[in-house]
Amino acid sequence: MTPAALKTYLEARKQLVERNLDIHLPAAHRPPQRLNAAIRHSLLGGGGKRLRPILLLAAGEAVGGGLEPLLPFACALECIHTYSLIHDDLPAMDDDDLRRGVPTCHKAFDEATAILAGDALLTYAFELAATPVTGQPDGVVLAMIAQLARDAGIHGMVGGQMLDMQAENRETTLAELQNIHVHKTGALIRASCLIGARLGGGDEGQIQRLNRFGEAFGLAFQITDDILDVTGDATIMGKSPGNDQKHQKASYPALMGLPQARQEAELMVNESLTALSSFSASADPLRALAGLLLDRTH
Ligand code: GRG
Repeated sequence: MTPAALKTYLEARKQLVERNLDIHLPAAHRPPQRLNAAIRHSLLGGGGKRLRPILLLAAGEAVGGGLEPLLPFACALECIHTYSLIHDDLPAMDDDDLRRGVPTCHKAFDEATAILAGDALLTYAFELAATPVTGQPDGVVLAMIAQLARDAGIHGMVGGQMLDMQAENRETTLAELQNIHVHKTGALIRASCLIGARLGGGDEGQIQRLNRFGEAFGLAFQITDDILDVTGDATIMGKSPGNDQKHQKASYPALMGLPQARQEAELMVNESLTALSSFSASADPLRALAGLLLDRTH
């Protein structure tokens, strides 16, 4: 896939996801207006790469599935991701003022509203995920809802966030840091690929390989996120870099230096590509996305 083709692809997928989020979420003028306005502010007000829904759709495409039936589940992933950002930005956690280039939810509204907007997005995600998927038995959709709950919850993202908080202001080993990354960021990214593969109709081998792709991609994504936190530009990123240092958090660059962290990211990108080796050109968007990680600016 050429860089121009990838740019067109990503723009089209982003628009598709945003159109569907707009359709599925209650309008800002609907009661309770303040809650709906806060949700829309964080979900649609500042953009975002829409990486998780795009991965889900691309994994579905890789196994020959259609886009339309996967859209509600793809939107569910973006709702969960956005809730995690809203809560992560709260004063009790990272205490950030800027997210996706706009004021964080608690700054634009207030803390209590931001907590509720996050809660509402988390629960709404499961309502969306429970939409029947054409061509798939309800049992398969049910299994994917359980998968999402696991990867977003105690044994996934939320558990990873807890480990991350407990690792602040103290020495952390590389194994510990990797475990935090695998759970905090990796689990939802891996789940996006696995769920797309399953709901897209992939066979067991394909599902396993796309799960492996998601695992390596998720780790590479978090390592490049750590790198951007040191080298990134606030205007391009739409949030303030330097967070890891501010909270004395362990990160790949802090533990091994920037050059080695870059090498580690490259290694993970290569692993993700290896997992795709038996796929046809239908996995080209996933391949191109993995390649893009090493040039991330936001
Ligand atoms: C508060 C329950 C709870 C969980 C928070 C994922 C997470 C756990 C917090 C986000 C904090 C953070 C900056 C993590 C680093 C990696 C990451 C998830 C970055 C943001 O995701 P992107 O780059 O954001 O996909 P956009 O805005 O493009 O959607």
